[in-house]
Amino acid sequence: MKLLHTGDLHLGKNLHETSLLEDQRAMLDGLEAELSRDDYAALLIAGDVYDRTIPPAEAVELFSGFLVRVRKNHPDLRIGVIPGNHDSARRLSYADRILGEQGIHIVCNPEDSFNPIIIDKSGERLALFLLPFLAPGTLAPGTRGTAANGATAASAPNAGSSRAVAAEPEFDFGTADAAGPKLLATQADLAAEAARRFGIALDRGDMAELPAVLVAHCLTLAGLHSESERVFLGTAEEISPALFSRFTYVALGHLHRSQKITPRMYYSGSPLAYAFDEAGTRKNFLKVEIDCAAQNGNASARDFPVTVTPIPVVPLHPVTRLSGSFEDFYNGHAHDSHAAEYLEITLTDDSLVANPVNLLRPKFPNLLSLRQGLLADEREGAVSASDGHKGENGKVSAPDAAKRDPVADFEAFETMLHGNVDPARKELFAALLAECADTDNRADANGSVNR
Ligand SMILES: [Mn+2]
Repeated sequence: MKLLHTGDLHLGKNLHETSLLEDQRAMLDGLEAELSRDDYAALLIAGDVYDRTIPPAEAVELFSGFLVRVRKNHPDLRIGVIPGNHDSARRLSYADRILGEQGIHIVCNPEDSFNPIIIDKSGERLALFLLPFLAPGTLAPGTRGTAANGATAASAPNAGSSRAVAAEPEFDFGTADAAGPKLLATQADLAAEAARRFGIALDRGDMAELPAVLVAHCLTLAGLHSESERVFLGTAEEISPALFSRFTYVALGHLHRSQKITPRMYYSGSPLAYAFDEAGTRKNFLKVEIDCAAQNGNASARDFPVTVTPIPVVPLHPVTRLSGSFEDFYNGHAHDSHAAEYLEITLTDDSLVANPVNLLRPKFPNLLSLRQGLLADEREGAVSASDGHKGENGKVSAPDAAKRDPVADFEAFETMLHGNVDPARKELFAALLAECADTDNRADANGSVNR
């Protein structure tokens, strides 16, 4: 059975204040073209459909039009969608029951994740589990009522419909009894509880021989980051891939670089580059082929053969970083082939150039970010192209953020608010700041995290 895996569409996203809507429209056209190219049983979208919880109307129109077109042109294709951390789960779940009847499965409440969708195509069967981004409090701790439901599900194969139990997703943070267990808040705790409940579902008698696929939006240990993700602090937000090792394949979203975590667990990555640090990286959808008929001797391990093939996405405008002297760009022709691309240019001149953005824009209309060589080594040296013309004689001064003391800023802020500084709050702030710095250092040591 063939599945097409994508995620992190971030519809409605801007890159340096430039709308990417036309790029996203072209990307979705490419996605539909790929669906026509092969005999796919399902399209899996692993979260971050939209870039914001309240997406621009044009982005909603774009996704709605895409679903309608795919439904019309591929009537048998199943579509599985989950919300990511950028989506509003409740808004994304609009009309989900009716869409579900149309084979468009949008699961927005994690409590509904443990009753799989069975996909049946050309005599092959597969169980599809959709796990939304686990926001704090969206999954009840196992010792409460839900565990009893889970136990029932384990002993009576067809009784475990969590959809029936959680009739209305409320996402209520305040439902725990005062005496009851604490709400699950960290990704590690939430994922462990999800894994426990998946275990119960997979042990059901009717699931024994079926390949099982999970779609999830989370951060796994050992994944590589990029600038356009929303960054979590601390390791409590990372989960172990081993938690989901019972699945035949896990289609992940959240990290924007396409990557393999285990032979059965991949991030498709975002289909377009959404930050300049993704310039030049390969963007793709993933074609996942599962040989559902193969018997590998141990059916309960669900180790049906899986083949994952990247399907390259051809962007409308590639995202490109270039560097050279101002003269190279202004009068030279070496970079002319990049004229239509989304560009971040670093000028390597020894002196600052006045108004470089205004001068280069006629030739490079999609110049979105410009760094001046003298400043380029500092993080603050990057200026948005739209701000690049500010400053006297085009001189762009780097903000002195690096020299500032955040604790002093905090004190000033507290004084402004309350007239004095609570020593306990100041101490807590300093401790949290130190923790952030540790995370930064750890990330820099890995050489993999950029903010
Ligand atoms: Mn994302």
